[in-house]
Amino acid sequence: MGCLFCYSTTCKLYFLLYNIFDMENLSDTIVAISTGSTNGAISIVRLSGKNAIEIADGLFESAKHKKPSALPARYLELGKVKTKGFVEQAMCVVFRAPASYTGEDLVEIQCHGGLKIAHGIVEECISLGARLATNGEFTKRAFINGKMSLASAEGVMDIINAESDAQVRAGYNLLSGGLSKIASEAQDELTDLMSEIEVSFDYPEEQIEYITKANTKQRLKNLSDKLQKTLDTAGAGNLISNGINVLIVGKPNVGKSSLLNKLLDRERAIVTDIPGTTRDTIEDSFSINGIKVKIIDTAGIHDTTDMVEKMGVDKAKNLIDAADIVLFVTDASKPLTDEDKKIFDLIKSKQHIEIANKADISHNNSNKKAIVVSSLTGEGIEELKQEIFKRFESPNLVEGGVIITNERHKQALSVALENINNAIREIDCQTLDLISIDLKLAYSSLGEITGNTTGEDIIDAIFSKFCLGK
Ligand SMILES: Nc1nc2c(ncn2[C@@H]2O[C@H](COP(=O)(O)OP(=O)(O)OP(=O)(O)O)[C@@H](O)[C@H]2O)c(=O)[nH]1
Ligand SMILES: [Mg+2]
Repeated sequence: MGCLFCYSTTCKLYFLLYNIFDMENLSDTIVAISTGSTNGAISIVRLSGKNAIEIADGLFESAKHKKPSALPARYLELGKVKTKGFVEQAMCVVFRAPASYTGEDLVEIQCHGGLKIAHGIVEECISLGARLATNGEFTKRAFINGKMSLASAEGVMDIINAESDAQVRAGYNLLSGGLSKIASEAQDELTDLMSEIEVSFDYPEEQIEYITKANTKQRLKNLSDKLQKTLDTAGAGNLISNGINVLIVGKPNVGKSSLLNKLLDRERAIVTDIPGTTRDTIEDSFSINGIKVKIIDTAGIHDTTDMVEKMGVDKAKNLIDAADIVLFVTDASKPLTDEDKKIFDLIKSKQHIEIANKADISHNNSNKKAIVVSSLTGEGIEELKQEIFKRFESPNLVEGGVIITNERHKQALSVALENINNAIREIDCQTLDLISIDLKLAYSSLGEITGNTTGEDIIDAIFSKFCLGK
């Protein structure tokens, strides 16, 4: 019975075991440069661990001759940092455990942004007893010390690696605990249900009315609906993480590369009036309403005997399958030809937008369904961008809130949901003890998001993807 009742404590126990397992590493004081790896205006060296303040005492002194151990927490102090090689003006801020990013004593030294200076400070800290942090070790400690859930830690990484506004927004939501809250509330509800089932086993003779199958079923249905709603955001999340893959195709000289340049708002591709100018694919990205768009310009598709050009044309044809949407470009100033029609046949089964370019010359011949643009004047380009966005727009993209952007979270939610749905299906014909096995599995799967049931190898793999100093 204990194991069914102790879920909230299992979580704490897990942390305890994890701490014991990792005790040696956790007792180290770690140091790393937390800013970028090039020269800049300032660099920040971060120290965390039980000796962080003592080590900082060995190299920093404030303008009023105070060592970090005598400084108030969370105040930035101007002073000097002294290493074996140099003395430098620097700022220092002390965070005392547990009120720090890692939950440990933590010191940040802000120095001038030369890498030589920052490396010198790190080396000095190491000579005073610190060890160089591994990738993501500060955030890993924050997780182990209960400062954030695993999903929140992954949010930190998503924000750092974000390439679009939408990725920053989704990462911030993850960091702020939006998804962890849903997962841990679901775990709490499962814990309650399992506990009640357990009570009904232990005291059947008292006919405790704690639980009825109908009541359990309804509560599981509510839980299932909530998790399903969250899982449904994964489509929008995939778009945020991976962006929209757009492919530009058309016959030679219709203005594909000019369109690419206009969409990117810079001269990325060579444009000439010679058909066959683009021979290989050209890839770049831009964003529409904060969503990343990966775009590929291709060689004009036509029958050619030129070996190099033919390879480009074949490559263009192969890329059609992988695209989320194809921009089929024609020349609005000229009648459509058989070549245009043949290319259209290649892409018509894909999601596509027909574009009549060179509208500044004339567009009397253009297809009525096409969006009329001029890559020369910019006419119709904004309309085209919004049309691309519209094809992928979903309420989740617009409303914000919790969005599943991470495949691991999607998997964990799907498995939890599957087990809950199994329980709902089986509840009328199975005994409640069997149902609680499904609930236990669902609980465990949700723990992959909060981190309270995640295996050490997975945790290591997640944090190894972080950068040094984070
Ligand atoms: N007037 C006008 N000219 C355009 C427009 N778009 C492209 N052109 C011209 O058309 C010619 C061909 O443009 P590109 O962008 O190189 O055409 P492309 O489809 O990439 O051609 P290939 O790479 O050979 O397949 C160039 O002379 C461009 O300046 C447009 O909107 N209006
Ligand atoms: Mg081109």
